[in-house]
Amino acid sequence: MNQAQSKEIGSVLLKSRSVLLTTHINPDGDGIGSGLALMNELLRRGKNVEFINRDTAPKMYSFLPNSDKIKTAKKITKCYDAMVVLECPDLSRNGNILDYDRQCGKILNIDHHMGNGMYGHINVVEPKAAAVGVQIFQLMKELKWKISPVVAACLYTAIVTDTGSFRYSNTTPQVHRIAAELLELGANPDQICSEVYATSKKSTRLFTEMLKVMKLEDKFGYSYLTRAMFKKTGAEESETDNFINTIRSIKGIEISILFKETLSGTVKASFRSKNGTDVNLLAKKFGGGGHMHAAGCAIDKPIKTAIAMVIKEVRKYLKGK
Ligand SMILES: [Mn+2]
Repeated sequence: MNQAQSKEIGSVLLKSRSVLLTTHINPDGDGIGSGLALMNELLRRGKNVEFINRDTAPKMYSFLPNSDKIKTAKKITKCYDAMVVLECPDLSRNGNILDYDRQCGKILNIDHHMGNGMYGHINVVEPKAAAVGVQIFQLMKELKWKISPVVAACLYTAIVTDTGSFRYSNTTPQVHRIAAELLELGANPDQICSEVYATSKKSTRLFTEMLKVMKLEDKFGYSYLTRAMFKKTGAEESETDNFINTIRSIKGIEISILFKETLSGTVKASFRSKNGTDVNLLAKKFGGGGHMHAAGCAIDKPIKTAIAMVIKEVRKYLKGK
C-alpha cells in the first residue's frame, strides 16, 4: 500500500465515527489478524468499531486481544460511516451480510486476491502482497501510527499464516523485514505459532482418517473429509486448515487437493500447487479462485461426483502442461 492510498484510507477512518470491519466467509488467520489489528488500533483511538463476519473465527485465534469482541451475523441492520472489507474479491465472498450501498458511507476494499471486482469507494488491491496483514502494516507505517505490541501480534499472525510460516513463494525479503520489525515491536513468534499450530486429539484422529483415503498419482495427490469422518472423530472444520500442507509437501506432487463435505452438503475443494503450476485457473473452472499457488472453490454436488469432476480437469490440465 503506497502513501497516497494510505492517506486516503487514513482520512476516511479518522473522519468516521462508526467503522465496520469485516472479512470473508470461513475467515482465516489473515482476515482475522488484519481485522483485529485494525480493531485494536481504532478502539484505542476511541472509534466506535465493530468486527462482524458471517462465520465464526477459528478457535485458534482466540488468544489475540479483543478476539472475543468479533461478532457474527447473517444480516447486519445497523449503518456505519465506513466499512473496511478485508480479503474479499467480491461482496458475495463477504457473505452479503448487509446492504452495502445503503448501510455504509464509504466502502474501503483492501485485498490481495486476483480478479477483485473493485467494488469499494477506495480500492487497494495488490495481488503481489503476501497477506492483507502486510497491507495493513504498510497502511499504519505510512500513516505513522505507532504499532503497539498487540497490533504487532495480530499482524504477525496474519503474515505467518498466509505465508505458511514463511515457506510459500509469497515469502519475499520484504516479508521477512516486516516480520522482523513486528518482532521488534513486541510480537512473540513462539507464543503465536504454538497457538496457531496447536492440534487436538480429535483433529489428529481426523487427520489419520484423511491419510487413509489419500490418493497419490504421478504429479498430484488428493484426499477428502466426509461428514461421517467429522462425526466419527469429533473434529471441527476449522481444525483442518493445515491438513492439505501434508499432501502439498510430498516431493514430486505439484498439485494437491483436499475435498471437504460441508454441513450444508456442498463440497469445498482447496487447491495448492508448486513450481509455477497455476491452481487459480483450475479453481476458476468451478466458479472459485484465489492465487496461483493456493485457491479454492465450492461445488454443489455429492462428494464423489465433485471429486471425479475435479480430478478429470486436473489430469487434463497436467497433460496439457
Ligand atoms: Mn490472505
